[in-house]
Amino acid sequence: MPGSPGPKGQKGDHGDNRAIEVKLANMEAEIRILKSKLEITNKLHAFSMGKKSGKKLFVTNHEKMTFSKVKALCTELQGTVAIPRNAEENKAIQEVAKGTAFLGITDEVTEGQFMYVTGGRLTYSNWKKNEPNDYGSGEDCVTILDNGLWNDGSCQSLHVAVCEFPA
Ligand code: MAN
Ligand code: CA
Ligand code: CA
Repeated sequence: MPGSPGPKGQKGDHGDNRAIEVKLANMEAEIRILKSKLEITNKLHAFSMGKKSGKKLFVTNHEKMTFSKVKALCTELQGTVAIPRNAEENKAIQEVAKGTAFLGITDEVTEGQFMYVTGGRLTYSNWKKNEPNDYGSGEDCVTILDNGLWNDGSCQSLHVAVCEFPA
């Protein structure tokens, strides 16, 4: 049988800790450099995307897809489906899309009650004459046409994906 454990040894010197502290200081310096480089890279990216100070950024890859695919894509990019809150934003989306695009607005919860995908009732709209009409078997998604006017259409139709990113 082994005997009882011996007494606790003396406290070790600080050699190992010092080596770790030097490594930590070097890593912190490297992180500071990387952060400042990332800041410059992010500014260049925003500039190249046409980002204006205080304005939302609307971005498309010009791909046409169903509404649920647009939502998934924009979410993956940490954005949301484009929503025009005023005439200026409506024009910006119209110009980015260059074709019929889905907006982040549906009446899929309650027919006739259009809501933002981010929550809340509509506060701005730009419906084409006689729209929304919930045509045929039902139209619960909202599209912006190439002339900037809105139509309710099928969520299963393929339209340009436009995402928005905060101002
Ligand atoms: C026409 C109109 C619209 C409708 C589409 C469906 O353009 O009736 O309201 O959404 O057809 O294709
Ligand atoms: Ca509808
Ligand atoms: Ca319609």
